[in-house]
Amino acid sequence: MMSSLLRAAFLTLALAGFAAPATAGESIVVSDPWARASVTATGAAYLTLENTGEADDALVEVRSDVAEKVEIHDMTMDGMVMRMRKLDRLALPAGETVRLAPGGLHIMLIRLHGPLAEGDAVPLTLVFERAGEIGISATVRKAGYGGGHGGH
Ligand SMILES: [Cu+2]
Repeated sequence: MMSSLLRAAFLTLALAGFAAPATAGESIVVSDPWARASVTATGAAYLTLENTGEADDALVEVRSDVAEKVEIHDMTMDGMVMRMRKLDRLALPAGETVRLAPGGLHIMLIRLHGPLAEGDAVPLTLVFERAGEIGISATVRKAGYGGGHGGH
């Protein structure tokens, strides 16, 4: 009697543990996605990523139909010169929030197929190492919102 109860409990735990990676897609919370209005060939998108899961994850790719190429960039000041660096992987440690915002991390939209006007929706597919693909839509806001962004 007792042993079968223990066995059931053990099985439940084992199954719960086994199922965890399969639900990893729900452990990334994407909030406040927006893109900068742009009349040039280059655009930028920003958002906040929260890893609510137990395991570390990483953003490894971003895709979008609005531009020829999409890259994950970081921006740093090298003396008085603003430098952008392409990241192959943006680490999202378990339990942490990573914010992409003007002046720092951003999603670079290279060779836009057309201008991004205020109010437009920019579809983005975020690809995570563990959580897989998450499709979102970034709303275009006026250029100048939240500070400047150096061009390429
Ligand atoms: Cu950039």
